[in-house]
Amino acid sequence: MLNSLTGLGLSDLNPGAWAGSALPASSDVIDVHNPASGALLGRVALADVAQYERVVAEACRVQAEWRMFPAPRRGEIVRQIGDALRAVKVELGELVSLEVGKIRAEGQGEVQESIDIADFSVGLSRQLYGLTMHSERPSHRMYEQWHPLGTIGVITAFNFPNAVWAWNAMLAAVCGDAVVWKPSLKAPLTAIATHVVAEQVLAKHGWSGLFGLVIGRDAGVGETMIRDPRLPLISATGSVRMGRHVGQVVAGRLARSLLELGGNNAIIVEPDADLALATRAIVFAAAGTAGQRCTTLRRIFVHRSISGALIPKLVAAYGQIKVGDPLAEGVLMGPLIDAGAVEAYEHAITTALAQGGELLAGGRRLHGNFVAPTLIRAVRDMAICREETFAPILYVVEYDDLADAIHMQNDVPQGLSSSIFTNSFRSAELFLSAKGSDCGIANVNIGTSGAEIGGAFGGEKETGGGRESGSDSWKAYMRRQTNTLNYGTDLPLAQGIRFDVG
Ligand code: UN1
Repeated sequence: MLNSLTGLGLSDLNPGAWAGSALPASSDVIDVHNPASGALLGRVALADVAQYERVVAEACRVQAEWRMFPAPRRGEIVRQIGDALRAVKVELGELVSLEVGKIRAEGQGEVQESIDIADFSVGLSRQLYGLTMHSERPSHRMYEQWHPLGTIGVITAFNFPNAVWAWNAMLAAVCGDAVVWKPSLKAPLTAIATHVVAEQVLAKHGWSGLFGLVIGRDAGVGETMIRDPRLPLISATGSVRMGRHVGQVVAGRLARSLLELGGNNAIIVEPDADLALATRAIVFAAAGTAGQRCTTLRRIFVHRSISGALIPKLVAAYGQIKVGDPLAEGVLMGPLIDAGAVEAYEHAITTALAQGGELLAGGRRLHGNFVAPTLIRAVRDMAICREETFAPILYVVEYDDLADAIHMQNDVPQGLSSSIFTNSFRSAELFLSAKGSDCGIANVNIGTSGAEIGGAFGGEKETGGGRESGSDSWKAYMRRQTNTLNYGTDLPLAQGIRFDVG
């Protein structure tokens, strides 16, 4: 860890509240442990509400200037933040691995995702397009323009401690917004490093404080943040329980929330699927990141005619997943984040077996926070299959009819990601049609996880409905203004109304 931090120029670990430079620490301190080794990585002093206040006030002050700085020039600064992330990709990726247990390739991949969204945002800074409309009135012109929204509150989860901030912050910055970030208390070191990398670029250009970081507890800082009338948008990633609360509080003050919550992602494997392709996709989607992505594959629906061929392939592949030190060569799966996650894993397996499931692979804790990737043959409508357990547990269900498989796939509270494996045009198009997958993401012949940043990312139902990252997600970070201009000498009213005086 120390190597990573030194490489990042961060030898001096710091208090939890940052607005450009460090603020005085409070006495509320948390220990941060490496989930793989249990080693103490660092201690972080948490911010209290008074420190939160200072960070938000500073962000709002800077945003008042930033909103008038031309968008392409905002993009130029985001470009430099992307370059600064490129320069520390290896170190920052290692820090992600050390702090949350991702394997090396996935830690690096996460930072790459941040670099990609920075690049995307640079281009976007010249493309914040509004429409023009033809007015029904003579000598009138109508158009819409997009203005910065203000200062955005961003709440992130432990599992993407760098990239989810970037999805929000890079877009928000080119849109003319400031960002105040409350990261997970399970991944504060990555947040500090990420914040400092961006802040150094901002400071060089006189924009220090545009991005604020507040590492604090939900009960104090979190509650204050979601109730804060200075924050017109709260973008939150995490559990459905958290998102329901955030959504209700933010709606109560008639502000906007952008929620990216749990998934219960599924793959349907049709009889004509390429099984070698499907096997590889299933294993990465289910066991990658130790099952701790919101896009992790949790259920597969396998056509009965091919389950005898596919299941042994999966069991064999599961046997080859090397679990261990996430930074060691050849390891494909690191640890779960903490003991609570291991408990949830064990509880889900016990429940699944009690509900009629049959263990096909894995099924037990190995040591420490390490668990075996687990495959369970489920019976139809098993209650546990409706829940998201943030662990590498995959339920396998057989089906006879594609429409029924789609029905089962959709018949859960969540709606994030989904895929079908087929070589049939008809099956693929049915899956993608209005009576197909009800998820925000629906793929053909690739897995459920590992989405590219260019698409809008998010899902329906209890997943929260928000869209982050690519496509036109930027619109959530701006306010739309419709403008009607009269360049004539009359005052015709719309809808043909006459209202003449005298
Ligand atoms: C998350 O788990 O919260 O599609 C985000 C993926 C990644 C993002 C996951 N690009 O798996």
